[in-house]
Amino acid sequence: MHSIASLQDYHDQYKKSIDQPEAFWSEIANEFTWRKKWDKVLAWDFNNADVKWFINGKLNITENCLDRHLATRANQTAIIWEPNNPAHEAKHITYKQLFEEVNRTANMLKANGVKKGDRVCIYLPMIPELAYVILACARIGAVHSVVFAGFSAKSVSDRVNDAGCKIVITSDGSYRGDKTINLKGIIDTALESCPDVSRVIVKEYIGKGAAIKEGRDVLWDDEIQKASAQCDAEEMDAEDMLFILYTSGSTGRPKGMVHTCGGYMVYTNYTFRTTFQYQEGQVYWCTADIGWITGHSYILYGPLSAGATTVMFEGVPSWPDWGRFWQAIERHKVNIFYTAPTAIRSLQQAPPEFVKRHDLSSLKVLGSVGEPINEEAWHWYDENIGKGKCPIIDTWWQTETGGFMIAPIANVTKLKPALATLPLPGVQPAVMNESGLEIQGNNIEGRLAIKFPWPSMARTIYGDHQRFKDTYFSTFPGKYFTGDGCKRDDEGYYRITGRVDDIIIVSGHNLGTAEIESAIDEHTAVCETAVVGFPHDIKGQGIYAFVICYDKPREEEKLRSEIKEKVSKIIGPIAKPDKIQFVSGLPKTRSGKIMRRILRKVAEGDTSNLGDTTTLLDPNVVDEIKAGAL
Ligand code: 6R9
Repeated sequence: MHSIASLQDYHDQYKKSIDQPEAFWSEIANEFTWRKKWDKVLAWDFNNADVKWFINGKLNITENCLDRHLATRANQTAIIWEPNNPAHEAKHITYKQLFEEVNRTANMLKANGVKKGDRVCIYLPMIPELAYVILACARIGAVHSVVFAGFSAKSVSDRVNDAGCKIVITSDGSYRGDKTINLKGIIDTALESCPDVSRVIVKEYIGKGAAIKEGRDVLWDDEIQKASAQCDAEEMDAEDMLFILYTSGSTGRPKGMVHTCGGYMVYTNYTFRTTFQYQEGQVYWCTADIGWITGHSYILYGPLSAGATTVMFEGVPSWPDWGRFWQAIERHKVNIFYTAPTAIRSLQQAPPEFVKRHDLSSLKVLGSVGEPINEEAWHWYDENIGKGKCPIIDTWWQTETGGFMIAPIANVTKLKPALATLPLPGVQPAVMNESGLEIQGNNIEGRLAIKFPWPSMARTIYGDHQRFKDTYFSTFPGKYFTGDGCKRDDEGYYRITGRVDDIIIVSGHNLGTAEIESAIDEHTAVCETAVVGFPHDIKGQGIYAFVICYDKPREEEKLRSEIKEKVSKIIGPIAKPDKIQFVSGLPKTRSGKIMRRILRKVAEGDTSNLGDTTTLLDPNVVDEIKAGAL
């Protein structure tokens, strides 16, 4: 098996991946089960945003995640499911059991009319059925489109319609700490605007007696009983769609990123094994929700294709108390723990006893993802959780990249606090200046682009290749533009500095400012809105909204809570603004563009130097905004 054991190995393999990319990736791809090998490794044209890997290769990713492990690890635990309530028992699902459950679920989908190529919307909490149905889709060649179960009805219906889903898989509800959430109610509302959905499969999870719409809804527990535990895997082309996953865009509409079977499998497996240096028998826990790319790639596909034991956690870090993560690490003797800076920062604020009362000695490797990790959080994580002996693997990547791009390799790469360090083999970063030229050398800062394809990159935006091209391949022609800024230090190490576009990252979740603005504008009192991010101690970034109302609001607090409620309904609770400032005008240029630079400064509380405001249509609004800053 391809591995990297030393810094020299890393440099050798990195060099090979650049000099002979096709040879490099075909050696790794050869380690998998293919029905038929590829004719050609790679064809690409970044000017047209066209990329294909392992051309004419045939496979099924579930044969690689399940079938091929049965001979050697049938009775090994594939998934440890840790429930929301720690008083309840965890579930250990072996590879054989997972194989059978996935087969059965696949047959259930078929019996409900799902065919190869159909898009299936999945709106489920972090319960084992979520893993079963994702893999079941992959087994029969259906395209899963998982929608994070914290999204609102409106977000669900937009995504269902955009992907043309005819079937939705959901549950009656979910637990979140001491709360329950009525997921089926959200689906019922969502589907009022989805005329093409003709079937809903409902897992009764929190109780019995979910509201059932005759003719459309069926119960998972009834359907699964009719299904056999043997379902042949569909033969898929390497470039067939595996899934769609939505991510926020700079305009209001979310983008359905399309990932394909072959390259995604090879890359998520390789990066999982290499970066964390996963060893046979280790227990690995990624705390993300499977509704995000991190869960897709690094709870399910990467670890399962590698034959790992992966933890799936239903709960939240703060309930029943702030020791919840540490308790679960102790309970399952977790060796590799992968979480987000926002979680680390909130755990850091809890009394130290919550950490101290648990035995964390099983930990060998820590990981971080979702946003830049600040140095203070990095050190706290290192000292208190890793006890100074676990490397922190800060993984920079995106929904669009499918897998890790810039990250240290555990116990191989020298670490620097808060730096994502070096590109993984196959990844060719370029730092660009504002005039679109690549900046050479070290000790530089600019915008991060990638100049060569890697196997797990998204192939398109579902139904809108032009938007894919415009968003990612037009800023720097011939290169993939990430939307992030970065610095490259004197040793060639990368520090990601954050988004340079209109995306803000709140507790690790990407949100488009345009999306939040249009949600706020839905309130009948609101005339116009501008939203920017501001530094937030726990969430990384908070949401600051500047709102113009038709009439000067009489009860500001009441209106604020109505606006928050509106956003929560339209997008989801994660998008609620932290601060809402009512203003009479916005700083606009003569061409009508809002100068967000100024609003960002105000939101950051730094109004000493607002830069050039002479191009503004009405410079006076700036004084009013400054005076009313929250
Ligand atoms: C995997 C994931 C992607 C954006 C990305 C960047 C930010 C993610 C990061 C990081 C600095 C890291 N980001 N990981 N920034 N250091 N280790 O989070 O995907 O939800 O699509 O977000 O998140 O800004 O462009 P996604």
